[in-house]
Amino acid sequence: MEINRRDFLKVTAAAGAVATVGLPKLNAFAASEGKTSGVTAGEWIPSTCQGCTAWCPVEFFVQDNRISKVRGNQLSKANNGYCCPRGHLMIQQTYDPDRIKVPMKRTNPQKGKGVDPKFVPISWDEALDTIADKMMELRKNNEPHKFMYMRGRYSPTSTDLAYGSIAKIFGSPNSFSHSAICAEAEKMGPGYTQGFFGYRDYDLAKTKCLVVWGCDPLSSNRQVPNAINKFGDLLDRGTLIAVDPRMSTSTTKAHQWLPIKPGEDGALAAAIAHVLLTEGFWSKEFVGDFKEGKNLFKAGAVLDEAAFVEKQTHGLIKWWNLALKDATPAWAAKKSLIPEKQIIAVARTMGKAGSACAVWMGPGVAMSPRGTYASMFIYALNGILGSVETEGGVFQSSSAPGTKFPEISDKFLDETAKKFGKEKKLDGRGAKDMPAIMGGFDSKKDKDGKVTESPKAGVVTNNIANGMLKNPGAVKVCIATWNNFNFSATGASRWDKAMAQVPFFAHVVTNASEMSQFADIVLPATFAPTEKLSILNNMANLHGHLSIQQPVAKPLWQVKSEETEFVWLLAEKLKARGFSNLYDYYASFEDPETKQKPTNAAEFCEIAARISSQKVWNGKEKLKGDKIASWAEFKKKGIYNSETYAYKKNWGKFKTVTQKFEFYSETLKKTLTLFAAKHKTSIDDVLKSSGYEAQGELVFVPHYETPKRWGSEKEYPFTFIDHKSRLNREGRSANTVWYQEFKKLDAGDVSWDDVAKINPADAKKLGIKDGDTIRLTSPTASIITKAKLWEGVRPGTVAKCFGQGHWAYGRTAAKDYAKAQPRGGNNNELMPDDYDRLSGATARNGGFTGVKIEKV
Ligand SMILES: Nc1nc2c(c(=O)[nH]1)N[C@H]1C(S)=C(S)[C@@H](COP(=O)(O)OP(=O)(O)OC[C@H]3O[C@@H](n4cnc5c(=O)[nH]c(N)nc54)[C@H](O)[C@@H]3O)O[C@H]1N2
Ligand SMILES: Nc1nc2c(c(=O)[nH]1)N[C@H]1C(S)=C(S)[C@@H](COP(=O)(O)OP(=O)(O)OC[C@H]3O[C@@H](n4cnc5c(=O)[nH]c(N)nc54)[C@H](O)[C@@H]3O)O[C@H]1N2
Ligand code: SF4
Ligand SMILES: [Mo]
Repeated sequence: MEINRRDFLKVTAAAGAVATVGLPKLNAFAASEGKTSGVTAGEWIPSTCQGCTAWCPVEFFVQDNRISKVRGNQLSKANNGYCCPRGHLMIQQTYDPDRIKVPMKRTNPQKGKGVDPKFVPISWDEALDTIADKMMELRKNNEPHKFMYMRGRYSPTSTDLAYGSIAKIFGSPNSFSHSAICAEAEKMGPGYTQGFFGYRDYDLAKTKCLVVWGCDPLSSNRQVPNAINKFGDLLDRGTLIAVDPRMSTSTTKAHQWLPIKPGEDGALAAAIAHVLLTEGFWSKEFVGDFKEGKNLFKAGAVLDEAAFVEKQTHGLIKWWNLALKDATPAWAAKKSLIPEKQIIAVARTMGKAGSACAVWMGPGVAMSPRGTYASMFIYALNGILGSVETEGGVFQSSSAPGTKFPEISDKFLDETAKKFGKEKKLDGRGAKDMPAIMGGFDSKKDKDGKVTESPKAGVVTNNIANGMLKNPGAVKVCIATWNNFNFSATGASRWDKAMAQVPFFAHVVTNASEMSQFADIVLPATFAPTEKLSILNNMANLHGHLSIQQPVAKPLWQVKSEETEFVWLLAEKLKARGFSNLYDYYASFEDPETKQKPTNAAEFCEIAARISSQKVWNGKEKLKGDKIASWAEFKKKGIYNSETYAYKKNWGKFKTVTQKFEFYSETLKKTLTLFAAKHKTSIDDVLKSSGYEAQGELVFVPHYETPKRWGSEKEYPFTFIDHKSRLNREGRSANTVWYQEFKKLDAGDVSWDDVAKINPADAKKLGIKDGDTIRLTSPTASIITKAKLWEGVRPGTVAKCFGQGHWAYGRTAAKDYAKAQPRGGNNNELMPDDYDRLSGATARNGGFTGVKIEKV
């Protein structure tokens, strides 16, 4: 009998368990389970982690009002009761000694990087009075559009509470989300092929071949516990292929690693598509077949569109003729540096797994200048394989039923709000050189049945700073919540300059991070997973869920939730000053059961949570998922799981122009046609202005674009690779001791420090040794860090984990908080701000930053 390595471990673990029967429990909670010997019994209370976009349903073990342990919610079908390593950091984040404990105001009028704000404590009342006065001044002076609201992370059901309502009702178009520095370009792939502008799910329990491409699902991305849980069996059952220029955690487990030259993903995808077609591996069921049944795909052959009959797809032959026929593995090998033989072997493995091969595409491919096309290309491989909504394949996200808040009707919008709300947005979206056409186009019918169509325009978060610098008077009052753009956005120093110019800035956060150093008022926010009441929704493992976030222990500080309590209190203050619309809107909310309206911040917070979650517990809906009888039961269980996603659910009705999976994107063509018409120009001119190479018909199909690079290879010989840390909770965990202590869990990294990972061959040429202090210089900036010699990167590239380099945030994150001395260097100070302009997303991948390395 053959036992593979994992089963061997399972067998020995079982044997070990038998041997220990009879020994006392070594579990730290064993004693507390029965309230013995002075230890207080605790209880598991459900909430939701927001350490990353998995938004895992979790449970906290609470003893004597103290949180002592974290695990996944045992009822969750998305994470099967597990949480990832970062989940545990929530305890240290809750009890971080550097939390903002009370409201504070700045006493030093001078603002700049490293300038001490000289914060002093004030009351919530004084803080809110000041903010309301500043806002009313704008209204008095007929410039409400000079108010700006920015959010980083948020609760998905609370979108209309702060982001959707404050600026709109007040009279400003300037309400911005962080999504364009997050992963927006990734949505362009499934969006313009399949009509789904969203994050995908996977059937990992059934996948036979998984290609992780530009992401590292064991460390990051959107369902880490599920990936960790399922990868073991997947490795036994099938093949794991990783396409990443750096040896990621997933790579260390992979059967095939394709250490691609950064930014050349389009070339590799093209060659894989070429092999899948020439060798007859496309899905006959999803894509269709040649009329005569004979495979006519041959390198270089121009084909007649009429020769092929498609089923669920559109434009395969056009795509082949425009972008695939000459994309041979030999051609791609020169560009991607992946050997021709490996490309062919990998394509065949994928082809043999067919519709049970899932291509898991991540920001590494998409968040780069021109990333839209790489995103479309890599995602389209799922189309060829027919792995869209199939056993083992790729899925649109599942959902659980939520309820929206009341619409902001005209009665809450006065003439001033209507007038100034139409002013130009500061982020430059929709300009000829910044289409930001995330989401395709809108189609509206008026009462006479006349249809008006217009391209959508998404946020261009990182361009706000440029807008502010170009027009220094544009923002006079700013409120921001749960973000730190001075650290998290590329070209970070632009944010230092831009925020220093804002006359009044209030930041609602947990810690005085880099951005807070520019604030006039800092307000202590709830640490969401343990202190905020809110409803989250998400999906993984073919289930959608709604889960609660609730205070699991009594907060130690004067914290308030930024999206409910803070906005309510602010609305009250504005009302007292004669502007009551915001208050009136919030006060119009109605409890779904008692029909009671909120009279204070706490009631508003609870009613909002009950409104958005009501469908899963009110007993009135015909739901196919979990059965929950009441709000009390929902709070106790913490989660509603939907039914399992049905295979092939959207076949024949994809939300594209043709309702098919578009290899030739009629949806992109239509959107760009509307966009170009708006600018009275041609599509080719739009593409050229936005920095893309394609012209003509090529614009509408996934195709290869040359990677853009800042800096010549001569002056900046290294290509910079940015990646996430296993321990980064977006930008928020670096001030915990566990983060620093376990930092070495990031492949190639070390604890309590920040390193640039350089191939030993390069280091030798530069005379650099392990641990040497080095300077990395890009065409726009320099950072100081340490060198780590590591074979997990190709010669000519240098990889550095995002997350260190804080000069503020707290005593652990910064090397010396008081002196504003960073621990290492921030990647975002090194990388220039650049964009995938079709989506408006900020570039951080694709090797667009050339750097030089010097020993200091
Ligand atoms: N641990 C952790 N997990 C997280 C988060 C976190 O902060 N920490 N944040 C969450 C959030 S907000 C998001 S948006 C998601 C997204 O997060 P991920 O999907 O993890 O995305 P990134 O970390 O941006 O992925 C970049 C990956 O692409 C690789 N890469 C860089 N350049 C290239 C290239 O040119 N080609 C290819 N093929 N690969 C390249 C990098 O080495 C890295 O592995 O993660 C979520 N999950
Ligand atoms: N180089 C590089 N840059 C990146 C990335 C990368 O991989 N590489 N990832 C990008 C991605 S995917 C994202 S989503 C962005 C995230 O970047 P941002 O949207 O800017 O968010 P964070 O940096 O996570 O926000 C940190 C701030 O939130 C506050 N905070 C922490 N917890 C809470 C809380 O519970 N409530 C409130 N109200 N405030 C809180 C802290 O005080 C701090 O000020 O970063 C992006 N930047
Ligand atoms: S950090 Fe992300 S994956 Fe980990 S437990 Fe929290 S939400 Fe889940
Ligand atoms: Mo993100």
